[in-house]
Amino acid sequence: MNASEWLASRAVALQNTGKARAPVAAGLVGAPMSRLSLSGSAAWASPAAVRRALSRFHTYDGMHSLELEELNLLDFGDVAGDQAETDPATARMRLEELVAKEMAQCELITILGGDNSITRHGFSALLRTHPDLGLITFDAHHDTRPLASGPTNGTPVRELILGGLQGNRVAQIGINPLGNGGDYARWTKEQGVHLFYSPEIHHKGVGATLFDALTRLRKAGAHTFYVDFDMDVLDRAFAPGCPGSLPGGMHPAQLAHAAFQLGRDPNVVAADFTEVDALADVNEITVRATAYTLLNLYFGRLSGRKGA
Ligand SMILES: [Mn+2]
Repeated sequence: MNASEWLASRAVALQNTGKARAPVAAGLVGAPMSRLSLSGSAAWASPAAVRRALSRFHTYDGMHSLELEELNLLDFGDVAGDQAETDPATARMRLEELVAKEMAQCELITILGGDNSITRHGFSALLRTHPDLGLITFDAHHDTRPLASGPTNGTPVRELILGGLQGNRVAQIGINPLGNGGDYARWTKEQGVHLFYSPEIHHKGVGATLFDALTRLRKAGAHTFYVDFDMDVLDRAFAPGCPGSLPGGMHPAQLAHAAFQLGRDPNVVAADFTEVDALADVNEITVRATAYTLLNLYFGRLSGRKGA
């Protein structure tokens, strides 16, 4: 069985009954939304493309001797997207409600985007039940642009901080030193956000960087974590399908290592995968990297649950 077939075998219909389901280890939902992308993106096409790309991977992790079929996961399919909505906010609130209610019994919630604007809604949904929630972004960008023209894929972190999230409960890993305007970068630093630039990761290693980030977040009172994998954190050579990817970025092996380690941590309660424009991809490079990162998160969770 390949990983795409495995996911298909875990498909579950939305209930909308308000009745609680039995707890499960993990849940997946697709968010085909990209109308709030500054650069014009077909990220709405990516949930389906990543599900297809999963067929390239097996459900067995040879290095850790883990069989993914042992992970109790439900695939909730895709929430209705924003392509046919007059107001893009409607689709995003639909996602937020679904994550908060229908997926509440999933110990690890995973959201396949979609542009990065969905991060605010995924995070807000989890914050309802996890007041100590911290945010870890893997992203070349701060996503703290001003909100003068409303929410976009460049504003979710500013939206969350303005909404009350303490800046020192945010860690941004993989920031490209030349990828952000000075005004946004200075504002972000002033909020106390913990910043880890991509050259430092290549120098220090991703494991040490992640340990440092988690230590600082815990010191700030964050004890559960939402992880945003904006795939443009990858070097442009590995993410040609991301409108914002740049040279000097992370490598897929580093991101996969981070995903596995975060998966092992039971305090990681949710993750999203964003900014992949599947229609701009080259030879499936970006969608396969996304599928690989997602699977490493799942294998990490399985590893943690088995105490392996
Ligand atoms: Mn981003």
